[in-house]
Amino acid sequence: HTRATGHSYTKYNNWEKIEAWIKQIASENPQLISRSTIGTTFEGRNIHLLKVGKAKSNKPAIFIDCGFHAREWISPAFCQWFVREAVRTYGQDTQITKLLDELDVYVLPVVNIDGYVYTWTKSRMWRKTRSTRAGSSCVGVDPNRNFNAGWCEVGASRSPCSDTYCGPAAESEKETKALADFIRKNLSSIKAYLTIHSYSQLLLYPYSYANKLPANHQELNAVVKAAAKQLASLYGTKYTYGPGATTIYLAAGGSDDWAYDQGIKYSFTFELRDTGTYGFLLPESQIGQTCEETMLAVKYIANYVREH
Ligand code: ING
Ligand code: ZN
Repeated sequence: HTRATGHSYTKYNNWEKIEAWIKQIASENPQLISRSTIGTTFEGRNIHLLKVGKAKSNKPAIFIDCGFHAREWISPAFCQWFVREAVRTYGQDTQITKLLDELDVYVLPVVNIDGYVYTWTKSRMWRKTRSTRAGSSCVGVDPNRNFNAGWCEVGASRSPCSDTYCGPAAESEKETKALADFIRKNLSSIKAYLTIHSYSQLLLYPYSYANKLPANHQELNAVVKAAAKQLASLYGTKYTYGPGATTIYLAAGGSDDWAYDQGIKYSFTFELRDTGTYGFLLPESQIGQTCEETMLAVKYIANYVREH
């Protein structure tokens, strides 16, 4: 439902509404949510992070981020849905209760905030950050080509005007640097990394930067297969799954590959609905169903990680 703030879980919310929601849901659920800021964006906005879970020391954690790419509006919508479902069903749903009792879930609601704002105010199909640099009039870096994982070797561009510009260096963007710094600092607790994109209905695991497979690829394949089965059980939505390079395309500098190579053995990229009918312009009428089915896959993975 729509709150006094105008925020709604079944509508796309602008950054102003999302930021107000972040502050409100954290202050309304002090026993389950703590809020922090991990850095600021190029344009100076605060990059907020929510830690969801029952307070307890030395807990393992899962990290979920949304809104890498500005135009993929269903992604931030999912992060908001996830946090709401967590606090709404804690103490009722046995799976969620056990998850939050034993694990912390870090939720980064929007990574590329400047880009997201730009899609609301200027250009709906913007993908990159909004950073500028000397020597080019083109704006932005692809945050999912900006990580130090085969950085700019394949499936990325060195041209600042390209939509897949890898940036002048790995972690050149304040947003990717803030995320990477947070993960490095919390590596001992973070057991799984999930990054939410759209569209194509895919569940990907490393690697995307090369045609090679991670050591535990058989296990990862079994996990995404079961997660996709869970997802489909609700509305029959079919997901394809596999290593990034062969399931979507070769692309270096992605956050999932980087997180895996940092030692996070459960690292996944979700590409949510749809398969191209609406693409990035997924109608608001599909937000609820998309988030509900995605919850099943995320809960499956979280529960698997909790048990392993
Ligand atoms: N797709 C991802 C992209 O950044 C991807 C696919 C995943 C690439 C993991 C590299 C690593 O291109 C979308 N839709 O953004
Ligand atoms: Zn994306």
